[in-house]
Amino acid sequence: MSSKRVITYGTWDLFHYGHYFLLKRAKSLGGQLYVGVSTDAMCFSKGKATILDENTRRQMIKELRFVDEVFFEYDMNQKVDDIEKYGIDIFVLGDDYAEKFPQMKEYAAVKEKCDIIYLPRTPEISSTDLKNRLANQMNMKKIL
Ligand code: C2G
Repeated sequence: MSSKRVITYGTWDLFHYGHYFLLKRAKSLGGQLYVGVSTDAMCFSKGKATILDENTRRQMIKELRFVDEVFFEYDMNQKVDDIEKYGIDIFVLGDDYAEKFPQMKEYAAVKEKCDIIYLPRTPEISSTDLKNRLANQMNMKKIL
């Protein structure tokens, strides 16, 4: 098994197979997988409302057999500290970040410390879509 350490981040709200495949592929890039879970406060500051609270979201990630370490992401700017703390070799994000991340202020510092890999998102599934689908079904039930 590769001794490389891989890190990735997310909100992981209403955990679904898109999240699962992202984490599985991230794990296959190295030997140890470290996963950040955005806190409720961080989501709130980004204008993102979650259905599941931070402890539930963290617990679900922690239970996954192929995840080695889980920690909270309190702030978008903690990435370099995390990379140093855990001795990370590969930094992974979904390819929705491929254009966004290079614009973000921590990008240069992360790039200096480790490889950055963007993995293709799994199509046709997202937490937002699940919330919308549920809301639509609830509305239809009310009408029936
Ligand atoms: N993802 C995916 N396929 C999907 C949905 C999500 O591959 N169909 C990936 C995203 O690209 C991301 C990860 O799963 O890499 C987690 O997704 P979110 O929970 O939506 O993460 P986000 O809220 O964007 O938080 O500092 C970075 C942030 O913490 C990322």
